Amino acid sequence: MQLISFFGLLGAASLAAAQATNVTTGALGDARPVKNNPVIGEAWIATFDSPALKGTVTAVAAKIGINYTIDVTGLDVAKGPYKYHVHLRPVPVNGTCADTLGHLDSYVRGDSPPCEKSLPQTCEVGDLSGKYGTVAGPDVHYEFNDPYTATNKIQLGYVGERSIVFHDASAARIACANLIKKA
Ligand SMILES: *[C@@H]1O[C@H](CO)[C@@H](O)[C@H](O)[C@H]1NC(C)=O
Ligand SMILES: *[C@@H]1O[C@H](CO)[C@@H](O)[C@H](O)[C@H]1NC(C)=O
Ligand SMILES: *[C@@H]1O[C@H](CO)[C@@H](O)[C@H](O)[C@H]1NC(C)=O
Ligand SMILES: [Cu+2]
Repeated sequence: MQLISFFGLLGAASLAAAQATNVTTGALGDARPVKNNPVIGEAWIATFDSPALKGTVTAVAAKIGINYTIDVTGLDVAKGPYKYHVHLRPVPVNGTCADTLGHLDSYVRGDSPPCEKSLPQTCEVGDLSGKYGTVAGPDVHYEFNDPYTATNKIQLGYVGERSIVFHDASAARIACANLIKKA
């Protein structure tokens, strides 16, 4: 009896170790929930009008983090599923998505290993689809709260002066747009 439970325990421990090897966290630790957005309800909107997709991603300051609404149409289902992220830099006037650089990664985690959905605090802050799931299209209406992004400039997860980028299944950047504070 004792022998069986000993091996049972060993199995559980090695499974936990195997899972732990795939979970990493930022050099600055796990992302912390944002509780000091200056104006609850303030909206920032990224507007897309490209051949690949049309619509908006709206980021609304919440009591904890940001409420996102993805409202887009026209995605080619054959090229999905699609990832979407907050990228570090805004899109320049010429529209080059490559110039948005990488994901917003305020806690310095890197994108490998991939985000573990059940532990969103360990993921790159800007890796929204890693944390909340990819979208398939053709039309998407999807809402979720992300506790770790912020409309408060002093916070690590600040989304101002940044952009939202969509990627197709090949990781190509199919569309990008700046988050602009609604007047
Ligand atoms: C860990 O990652 C490796 C390589 O990406 C993968 O093959 C393996 O299944 C993962 N293990 C767990 C427990 O998720
Ligand atoms: C954010 O979403 C939560 C959960 O759906 C909701 O209770 C809350 O009222 C929303 N906050 C704002 C400011 O829209
Ligand atoms: C687009 O604009 C950025 C910023 O001015 C510049 O660095 C980049 O070279 C431009 N790219 C193209 C393809 O024109
Ligand atoms: Cu991206």
